[in-house]
Amino acid sequence: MRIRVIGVPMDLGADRRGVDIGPSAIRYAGLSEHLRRLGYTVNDIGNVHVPQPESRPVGNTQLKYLEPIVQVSEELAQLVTEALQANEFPLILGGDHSIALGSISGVARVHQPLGVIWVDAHTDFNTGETTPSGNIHGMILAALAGLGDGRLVEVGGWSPKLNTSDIVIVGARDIDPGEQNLLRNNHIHVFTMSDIDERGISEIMHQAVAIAGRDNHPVHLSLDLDALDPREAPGVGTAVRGGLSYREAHLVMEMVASTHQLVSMDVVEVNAILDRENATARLAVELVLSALGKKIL
Ligand code: 4U7
Ligand code: MN
Ligand code: MN
Ligand code: MN
Repeated sequence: MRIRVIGVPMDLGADRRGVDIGPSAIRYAGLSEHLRRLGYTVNDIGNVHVPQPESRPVGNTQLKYLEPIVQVSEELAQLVTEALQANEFPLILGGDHSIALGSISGVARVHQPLGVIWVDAHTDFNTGETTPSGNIHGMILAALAGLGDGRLVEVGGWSPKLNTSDIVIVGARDIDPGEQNLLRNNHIHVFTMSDIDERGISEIMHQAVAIAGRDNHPVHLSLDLDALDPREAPGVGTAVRGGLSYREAHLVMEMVASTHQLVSMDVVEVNAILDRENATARLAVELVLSALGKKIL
């Protein structure tokens, strides 16, 4: 199988610089070499152009950098669609989580309906109305479900990209009040860290893959490194205590791999400025390998 690596040095959707060098950090951690060792052919097409925040007006403070984020999303969606049409597995390297708007739009254009497993400390289900920060990386999953500002929702020219019943969030532990209402009203499946503590990650993931992958739907995996406990992943912009352990995170990936329904993946929010000796980027590579079929034995 062939993998097309697409880097997106995006930090317009988040508050802190350092995720823009995430793609470099992940490549430097040996992504391509490790994938080749696993038997894949790797076609790394480099990075999408993302403007520097200093060169653009913030714009609406409830939807910071909306215009350039929409521009990059359109371009990324196109690249992801092309990768799938060329029979290559799109592996998108962030960048902040706003890149999932482009990546998932590009996948959903080809695969419909599409299941999504969103592994994250957050639920990214704010809108321009509910956001406490104005940061678009906290609004992306809602936008993909058709909620929020029209310009985000309409990326790619159609909406919604995802049915609410095809979305599963795993690892959540920091949800804003307005997000809680939106998640409830839209019946989104959220497996929180409390659920994982109570029932164990294996049972949770059995359910998660059954929901996102029901009727053999293709599945996209969106991995926000802040899902992991900050002791494992110190290099993230919005760290929240009490996250997935190293082993739990690997099992999440392995159980997604074992469905054989995974069609695309993004790895986001690696903040190389806040990282320690590239540990978070190296962890990101390990988790990608597990999601793409690497087994201990
Ligand atoms: B990430 C937040 F308020 N919910 O909207 C917000 F806590 O992609 C954080 O998951 C969003 O890292 C985090 O700004 C977005 C905040
Ligand atoms: Mn996220
Ligand atoms: Mn997050
Ligand atoms: Mn973040």
